[in-house]
Amino acid sequence: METIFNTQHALHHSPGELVGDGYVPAFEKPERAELILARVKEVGLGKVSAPIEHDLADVLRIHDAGMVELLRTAAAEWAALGRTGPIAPFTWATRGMREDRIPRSLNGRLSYYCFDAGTPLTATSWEAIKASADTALTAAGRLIGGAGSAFALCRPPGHHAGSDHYGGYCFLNNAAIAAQKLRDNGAGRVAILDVDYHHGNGTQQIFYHRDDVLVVNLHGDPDSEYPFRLGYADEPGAGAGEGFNLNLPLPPGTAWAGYEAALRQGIARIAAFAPDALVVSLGVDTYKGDPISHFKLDHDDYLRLGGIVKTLNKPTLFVMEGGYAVAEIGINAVNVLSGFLGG
Ligand code: Q9C
Ligand code: ZN
Repeated sequence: METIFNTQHALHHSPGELVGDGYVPAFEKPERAELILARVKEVGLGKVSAPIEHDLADVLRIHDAGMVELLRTAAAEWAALGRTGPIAPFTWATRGMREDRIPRSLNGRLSYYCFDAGTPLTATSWEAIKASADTALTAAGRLIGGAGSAFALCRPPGHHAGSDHYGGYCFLNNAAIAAQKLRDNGAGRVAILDVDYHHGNGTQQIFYHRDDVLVVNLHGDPDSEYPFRLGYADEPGAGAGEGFNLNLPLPPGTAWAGYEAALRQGIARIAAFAPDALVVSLGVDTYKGDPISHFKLDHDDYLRLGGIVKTLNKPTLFVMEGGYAVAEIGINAVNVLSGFLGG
């Protein structure tokens, strides 16, 4: 399986985030991608290639132009104001506020588009963000060219980014951008299977009203887990998209037995949909040792997970999302790919 890897990912290095212990070093850090790449090489997964730069039009198929412009230019505007710290909003969108008015100021636009305190931009983040989307697009291009599978080693991740909002360490929704690219190049139906520990709220929102992209999500119950406000079982899709979103929230402590049952349910739904291609939002923060998550998957479970995905027998694009047990992230992520290839 070919891996697409963007060396520019390191240009995004979040200075930290607010958790229960105060402002702590960011969990989503550059070593994550480097260690996955090292494991890809160690097991001889296949060729590693750089992404091809794509036109911003591919991003704008999914994302609001105002948000993309903010991500692209916020650093320059922040610097022009004489500020040197992380670029983050002061308020967030919530009930009781106006939704119809986009403020013109930088602070105002950050508050309009960003939805949490854990996703600051820095001076060089945009280059990494764009390269991450290009990584997914380049890997999608391999499937379009006839490859049976490809691995987009994206960083920063993407599944929390919606059409016009970003957060959860995510800025652009790499998996959604890739899925749309596949749709625009011959795939009539695309399924997205999101196995990251956190609900892929952005991916759900983007495709919620569509019946050409099925979204299946397995994740920690949002009643107690980030992102809290989406990802419940009673979100089936709407309008033309009704029946084309499936959420499978699972309780804290879920280990392989409970996980496998839900995974097989999701796989059955995807098989019934009969997609022309599959995109897997691959998060390995379901690992038992993950510092911010509460599932109990172990190394070998990821081999099993990959093998079960393979039973669908579809052209499959793996897009890297979360996973914060950094020392084990390479083994866990690449085990999914090895399990797929061996399954
Ligand atoms: N104490 C992804 O896995 N913060 N995003 C959680 C930690 C946000 C996760 C709080 C988690 C976002 C791509
Ligand atoms: Zn996650």
